[in-house]
Amino acid sequence: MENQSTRRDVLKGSLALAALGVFGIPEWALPALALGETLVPFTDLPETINLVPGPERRLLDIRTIDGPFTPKDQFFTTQHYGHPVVDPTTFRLKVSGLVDRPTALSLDELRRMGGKELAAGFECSGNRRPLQGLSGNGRWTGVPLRTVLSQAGVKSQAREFVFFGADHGEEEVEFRQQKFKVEQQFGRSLSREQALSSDAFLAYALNGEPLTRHQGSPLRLLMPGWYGVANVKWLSEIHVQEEQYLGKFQARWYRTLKGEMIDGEMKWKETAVTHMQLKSFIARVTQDGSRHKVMGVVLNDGTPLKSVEVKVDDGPWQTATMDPATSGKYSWKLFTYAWSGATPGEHTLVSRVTDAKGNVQPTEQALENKKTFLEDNSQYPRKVKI
Ligand SMILES: Nc1nc2c(c(=O)[nH]1)N[C@H]1C(S)=C(S)[C@@H](COP(=O)(O)O)O[C@H]1N2
Ligand SMILES: [Mo]
Repeated sequence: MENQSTRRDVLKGSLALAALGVFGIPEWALPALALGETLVPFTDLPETINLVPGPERRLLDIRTIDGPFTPKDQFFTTQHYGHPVVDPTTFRLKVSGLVDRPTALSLDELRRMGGKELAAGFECSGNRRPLQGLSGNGRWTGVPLRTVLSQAGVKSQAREFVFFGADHGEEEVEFRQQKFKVEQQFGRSLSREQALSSDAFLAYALNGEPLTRHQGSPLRLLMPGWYGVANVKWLSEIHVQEEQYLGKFQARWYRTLKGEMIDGEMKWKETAVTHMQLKSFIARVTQDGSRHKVMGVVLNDGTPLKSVEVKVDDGPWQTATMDPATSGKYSWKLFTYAWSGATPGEHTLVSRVTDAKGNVQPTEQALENKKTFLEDNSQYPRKVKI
């Protein structure tokens, strides 16, 4: 009890979160601090931060991360058409199109085929500074997608696997000078190779409990190592076809426009949002007497990491320590850095991750030719005052 009120005071006193009261600080927003530890506030955060920007969205307060997996009631949620209610007892996953045996599978049938576990973290491709709260890590239970597909029998001419959610809405489809208003389901597709890979996963549980409505109950797709948009929630149908799927959220809404200098000439490329770009960010700084600790998060496509480093002001890059509880291939990775000799005053802290293939997390400047805001994996310098 005493410990709790200390934490509450820390939050009240050290963070300019008064405005959060308007939305209510949920109990889970209290940071998990070890005894004697206090939170060092970031001075780069806006005066008012809003972690629940609307009834359909919730962001993770990254300062409160206290374990490898994000609790279900803290897991971020974002989607285009709200949270549909799907009755798990009458639910059927339809598998249709270019398969030998079109099927409609109940949750029990899927459970009997499954029971596999997957640790996977992801962020929304729109996740960015200052909050970085559209990110989370889960322990998912479910069935490898290819188990379901091989039971249905994928025909040889099948090229494109379209995943439809139960959610839908009216969309304006532009065709040259014309505009059409049509009702559409949320849909995303994968190629044959991606859909039949050993990674693609159908999840019915998060952290050992049935999926919440916010996370796509009763069933969702997970493409480990990809941005959140691939992870179709409220999955209702897998349609297998030969032609490319060009739905809004596949072909138009989730794109990146980026310029690259090739042989002295700027080439502009438009690419689809797929696997996550190598990224790290500092989530919290704590103080215990004269000792300081920096804690942060790494997200990437599953490539093993070479190093995570932290730099204080103009000092050298220093190696951070990885949390072994987050070593799974597709788990997010948590790191800590013991910051010794912090002097009173304002300081800038930044992290940088490098993977085993030699990719280095870019600076913001290195991304200046990326025009659209998705896939922002830039190094994020944060300010604290000691
Ligand atoms: N059916 C459906 N699935 C969806 C979406 C959606 O709008 N509808 N949004 C996607 C996007 S953009 C993201 S970032 C993730 C968010 O997953 P979460 O709410 O479980 O964190 O869901 C993805 N799956
Ligand atoms: Mo997203």
